[in-house]
Amino acid sequence: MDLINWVDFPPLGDARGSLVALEGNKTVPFDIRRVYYLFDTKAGVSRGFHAHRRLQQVAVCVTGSCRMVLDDGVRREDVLLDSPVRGLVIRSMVWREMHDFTPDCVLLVLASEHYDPADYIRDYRQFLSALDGEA
Ligand code: T46
Repeated sequence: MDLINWVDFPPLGDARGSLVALEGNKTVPFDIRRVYYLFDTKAGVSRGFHAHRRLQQVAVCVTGSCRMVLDDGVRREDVLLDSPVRGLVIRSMVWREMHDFTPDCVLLVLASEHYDPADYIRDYRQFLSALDGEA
């Protein structure tokens, strides 16, 4: 399974401008239970540094850009999120870090579950141990 998976959102624009519609189990590969967005991230600040036990997400940079690092315990890859018509799929049990936010960056995240602090693994060694437990 690839670590980096994108979903493309067909732009529904016309002469007036552009529009993207996101629908659970259609453009987004799960039921959407929660939507949140990160904005006004301060210069030089990095975010994330955790994995989720169950949560699946799609992240789309609706304006500006940021860099996302994904790590499945074996592979570590980074990608630039800079398009409102393409979302990055973040599976469960994948470590994520976000860096290099531009001042105008708005990162929209569609989530498969309601917010649950117990779903977070915030220690990288614990993340690797949890992966070992799955094997
Ligand atoms: C993720 C990356 C991409 C809530 O109360 N409800 C929520 O739904 C969320 C997402 C956060 N919070 C609270 C928890 C913290 O007090 O908002 C605060 C900031 O959250 P956190 O430090 O987890 O933010 P990031 O940017 O490090 O991570 C977030 C998501 O939490 C995480 O699931 O995958 O964005």
